[in-house]
Amino acid sequence: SSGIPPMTSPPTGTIASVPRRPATASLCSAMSPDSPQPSVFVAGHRGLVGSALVRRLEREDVEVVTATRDELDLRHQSAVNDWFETNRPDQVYLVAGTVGGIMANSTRPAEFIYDNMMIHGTVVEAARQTGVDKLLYLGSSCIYPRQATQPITEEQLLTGPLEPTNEWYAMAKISGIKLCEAYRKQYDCDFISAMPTNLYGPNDNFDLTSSHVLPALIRKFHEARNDAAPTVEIWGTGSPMREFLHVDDLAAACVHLMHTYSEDVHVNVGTGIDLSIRERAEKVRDIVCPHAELRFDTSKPDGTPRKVLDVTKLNETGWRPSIELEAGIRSTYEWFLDQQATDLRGIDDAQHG
Ligand code: GFB
Repeated sequence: SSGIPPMTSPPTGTIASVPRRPATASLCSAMSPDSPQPSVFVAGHRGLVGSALVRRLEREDVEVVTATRDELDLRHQSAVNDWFETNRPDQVYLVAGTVGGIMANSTRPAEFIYDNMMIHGTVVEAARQTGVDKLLYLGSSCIYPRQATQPITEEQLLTGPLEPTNEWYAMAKISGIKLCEAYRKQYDCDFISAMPTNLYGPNDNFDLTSSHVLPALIRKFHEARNDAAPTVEIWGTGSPMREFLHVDDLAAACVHLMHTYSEDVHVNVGTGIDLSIRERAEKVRDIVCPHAELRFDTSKPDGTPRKVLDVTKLNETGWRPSIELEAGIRSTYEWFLDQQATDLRGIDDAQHG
């Protein structure tokens, strides 16, 4: 793609980390006088998923409302109740949470279980109290048993032990699904849940200690390209199988489910196609730094051997993903390069200003 500079003129400088950019919440202009726009709260709008949802909702006839972490700590029930009383959203996309890759999940189990349980507890309860019309809760494919039959159907939830590297996060996410189900049963709330596979795209976390594998690979190969390094280190054996979905596809699926789905059972969101981490690393290598060799660090964990989702239920609702993996990796790398250029310009401006 034209956005990626050739190897002969690599961008100069490296970055310590790529900060997340706040997504700008916008008010859609095409308001009909007869039907006021629904107000839609995207909880977690600065993250990978929330920022993609805000971009996607700009195309809908809705008013998007957001709150930064400084404005509203979603772990505190009374603050969340006050915010809902004041803002009265009609719909909620509950995509906020403490998230991270295999290492962050293993080393910060308390944060992963506490933050996520509190966030969904407060938001779901405030949504009930203020009569929210519809809420979509976002889980994760790690909710399923480590030894689940592949591809994984929704019915396999709670049929076996979890993968130890992310059981704390998985427990929180399972309780979130059950929370929505319970509110549907007891209070007749129209709260639904979607379970995405591994995600990637713009506004991801590229910090090597806490990120997921895809942004880590983009950054590692980019740095190898800048430094003309012959090898890139890949964690684990390279044999685990993973399925990846571009976050813009996930955002489109969430909006689709918000409009079309109203049942107890959560819905898997993915492509139904997986590749090994080795194959994935080779794809990123071919795009970013074709001459680098892969070196596997088997002292690092592999995590679950395979977790490809059965997406029959989603397909039956009439939705399919449209972003092909190679194009998605390319555009995410272009975003990463733009981000880096912006950061470098920011440093120059500060130095010369
Ligand atoms: O994306 P990831 O961190 O999480 O790792 P999970 C996926 C696979 O990529 C593992 C390997 O086998 C890693 O060992 N890998 C190779 C790397 N190189 C790297 C690297 O540089 N960084 C990272 N991070 N991995 C997560 C869960 O599991 O999946 C979350 O921990 C969430 O809770 C998410 O559910 C969807 O796919 O193993």
